[in-house]
Amino acid sequence: MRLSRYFLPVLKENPAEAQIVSHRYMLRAGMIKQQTAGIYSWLPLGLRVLNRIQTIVHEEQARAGHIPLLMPTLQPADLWRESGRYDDYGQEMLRIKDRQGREMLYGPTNEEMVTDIFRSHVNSYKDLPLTLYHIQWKFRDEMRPRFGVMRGREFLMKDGYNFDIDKDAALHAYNRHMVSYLRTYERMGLTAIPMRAASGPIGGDNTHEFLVLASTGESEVFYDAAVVHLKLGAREVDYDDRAAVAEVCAEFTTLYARTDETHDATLFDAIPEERRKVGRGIEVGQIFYFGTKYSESMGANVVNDKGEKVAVEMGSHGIGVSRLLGAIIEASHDDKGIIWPEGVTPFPVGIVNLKQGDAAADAACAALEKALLAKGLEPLYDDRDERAGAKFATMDLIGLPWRITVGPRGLANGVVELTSRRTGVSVEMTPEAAVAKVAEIYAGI
Ligand code: 5CA
Repeated sequence: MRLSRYFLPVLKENPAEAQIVSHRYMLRAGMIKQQTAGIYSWLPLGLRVLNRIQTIVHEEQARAGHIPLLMPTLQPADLWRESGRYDDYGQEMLRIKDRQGREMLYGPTNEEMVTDIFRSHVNSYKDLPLTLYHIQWKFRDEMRPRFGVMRGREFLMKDGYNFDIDKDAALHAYNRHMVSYLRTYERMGLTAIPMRAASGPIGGDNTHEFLVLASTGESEVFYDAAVVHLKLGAREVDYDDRAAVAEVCAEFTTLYARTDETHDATLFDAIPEERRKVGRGIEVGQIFYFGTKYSESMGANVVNDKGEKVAVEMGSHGIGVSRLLGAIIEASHDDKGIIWPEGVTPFPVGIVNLKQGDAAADAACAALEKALLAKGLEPLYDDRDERAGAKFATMDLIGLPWRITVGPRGLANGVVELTSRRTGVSVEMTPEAAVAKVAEIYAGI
């Protein structure tokens, strides 16, 4: 992509309405535009990151054996009357009437609708286990939408729903989600700690939230400092192996880590004092096991292997897809701008032409662009007729992890410069070596 032809409306000034760094940088980098309280347009650069995040979510859900579908944003009120949540959900639910006067709502979550799909098509244990999920826009009329995409009213969520024959199988689905989420967040360059939490309007008594530690987080958290160092890494987990999956979950949930809603001062005080930490966190996901709460009220039954009709066991599992952009920026930035982890960056690499119009520099940039594209790496090439300083400032703000700088002086010696956004370290090398290096960096991503 050539910057001269792109749509990247960067702002020079700090927007007054933005109180936290991620919101500030998302506005300044031309990623989002607020349309009204808690509702945003996703501008091209923001959309690229949103799409990257969705791709990672889909890939990890596929690995865990979960099946994508797509349910609508608008739902009929009657489904929610069956579960009893139409009245319970309160003012957070956006209620709408169509021209026939039928009551509708903009879905804040999809337990009822997916249960309706399930009961229409599945009635035997032979079709289980089944986990269906989608990535779809949600609406919650939050009392205080704030911090940009962090607490929106319209926001993008991955929500998945497991259907199992008994409690053991449903708890395995819960564990499978936990492990797949750990992988998902790690691929985005995040450490998200599963913490015992409260279930709120979704229900059930077994739930964990995934929190990214950040001083700007909305949740107060209490944890054992050792929990921060746990990593899933490259290990392969067989998602069908209940014991192996449970073992990983035990590893990540044994150390004390709780939100203020479930905090237990006695247990916390039992941790050695130097490891006792109180902080703040951004909730980027939550998993729930709630058994037959929806299947009983909505008549979602299956016949088990003894020929008996039983209510299907369920749980639901959410990732805050749009919130993740804010969380990643909170966790990865400096005073010049965003520093995208390679896994989610909008472009893998930027090309800065120090002397647009210089025949050698222009040709070298075009050749770099072509060579990178041939490796499946689409660069953002700053081909504008701008000062070098302005080009660097834009690249730093939008946070591409790697930059190739091309100028007549270097080219005279046959070299360009490859710079890491994170460390600021620049290395001179031939254009071919720069392409090879960038390709090598992204090979494992
Ligand atoms: N049905 C369940 C799981 S699928 C559910 O709705 N869970 S939730 O309420 O915990 O939401 C899932 C995730 O969506 C949260 O962990 C959070 O990361 C994100 N989320 C919730 N509310 C908002 C909001 N107002 N703005 C942005 N993201 C949000």
